[in-house]
Amino acid sequence: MVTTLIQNGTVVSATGRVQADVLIDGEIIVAVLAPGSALLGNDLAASVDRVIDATGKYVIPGGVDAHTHMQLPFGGTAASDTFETGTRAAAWGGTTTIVDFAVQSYGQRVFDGLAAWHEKAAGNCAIDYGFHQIIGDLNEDSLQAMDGLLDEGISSFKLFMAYPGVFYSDDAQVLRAMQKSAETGLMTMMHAENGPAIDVLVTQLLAEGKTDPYYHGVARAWQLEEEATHRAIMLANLTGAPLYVVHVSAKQAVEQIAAARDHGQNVFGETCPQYLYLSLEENLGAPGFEGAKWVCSTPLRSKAEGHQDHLWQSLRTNDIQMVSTDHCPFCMKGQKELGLGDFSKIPNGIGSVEHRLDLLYQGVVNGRISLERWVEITATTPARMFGLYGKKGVIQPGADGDIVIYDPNGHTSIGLPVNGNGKTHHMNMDHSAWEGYEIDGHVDTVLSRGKVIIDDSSYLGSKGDGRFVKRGLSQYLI
Ligand code: DUC
Ligand code: ZN
Ligand code: ZN
Repeated sequence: MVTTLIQNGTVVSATGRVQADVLIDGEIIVAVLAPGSALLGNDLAASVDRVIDATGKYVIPGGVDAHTHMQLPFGGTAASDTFETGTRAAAWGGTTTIVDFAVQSYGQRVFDGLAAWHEKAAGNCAIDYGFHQIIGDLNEDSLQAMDGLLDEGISSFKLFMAYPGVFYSDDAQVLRAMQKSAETGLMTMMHAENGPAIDVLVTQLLAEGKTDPYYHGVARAWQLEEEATHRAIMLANLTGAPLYVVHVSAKQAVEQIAAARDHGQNVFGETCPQYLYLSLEENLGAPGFEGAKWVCSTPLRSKAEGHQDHLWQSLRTNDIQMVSTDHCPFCMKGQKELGLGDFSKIPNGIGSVEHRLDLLYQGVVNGRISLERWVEITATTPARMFGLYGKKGVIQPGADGDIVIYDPNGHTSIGLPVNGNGKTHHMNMDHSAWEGYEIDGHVDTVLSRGKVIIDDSSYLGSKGDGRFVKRGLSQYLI
């Protein structure tokens, strides 16, 4: 077993920062030591297999991205990152655990959907992974199957109030599932948009000849996110289900979540980097078909209406608890292009799994959030929220040796896929939604369960390094 000592760095946690050395024995962190401590011998560095010098750098828990869609069949095509390419890209960006969404499609049994997801991921991942379960056909059989999810290490399920005819659950189905959530402790995750109302607006806009990507944002109006968020909160209130609202983009939806939390309800909100930085006007409204790069749901919101500023603020105040990516990449060629002349046929999704830590670190540099809050919203809270804490999301004895060494004096230029223009990303996409973003920091070294998988801008890991992680119930309930 390889022993590793990370020396001279600043260990940053959700609650503070300290000069400390971190000792990893094999896959597990065994000690966090005051610099110069002689507890484990006068020259610990000489007695370990590998010493990593982190002078001037932050030593942080590996990122936990709790919302990804690797190779998801969607919109007449499939998300372009496989578990192999997507988890490798995640590693490049300092994420060492993902929680992906296993899908039960309409007409399929829950455990058949889950088995298919295990088959896609097993032996292919660069980093550890868990699953949430999408319930795409909520019937008596599915409700019964949900009783067995926790034993499989799956402590959360996602419902959709959007996408009629695909993943949609009506209010009666939502109510039944939430009763099950209250009974079992499984976290209800909700895609909160009023799908039937959106479909009416889509039909009307297309009939008026409004076919550009911009109208995706018009059809998916903030009122329909606020309304669905409110409805989900009230159904959760009635049933006692813990509720986690995914990809919140509208400030009015944030207000609904904040009000429920103020009343003591177990309601949580997630946002994504795209809702913090990108907008309806500048991105979805880009000339021609360019805006298709940024078609995702919920949609990018208007900057003039102040959603982005409100979301940053809500991260400061904990009205929103964490940031995931909703990584769901599609290439322009052959995929996004399916929606030329009809925005409703553009596959929904943006690829960001590689950039979450960097983009949120820029929020630290820009004074939006503190250094500690950065660690909290990208690693510690996701681990607590989804029953991984102790193993993931923290640097402490007994935790997995999932560690990122982040250089605040480094620089990252986000650009086109590898070899494009000298700037790089590693996701399996023919473009970047983040092209041109400059980050005042850099992911230098990434360890996954004690193994160095990224070092000095080289990938040292292998396909299959990542293991399935069974999750427990949420450790974040109030
Ligand atoms: N939203 C997206 O943008 N993509 C995948 C599914 C979803 O809800
Ligand atoms: Zn969703
Ligand atoms: Zn999603």
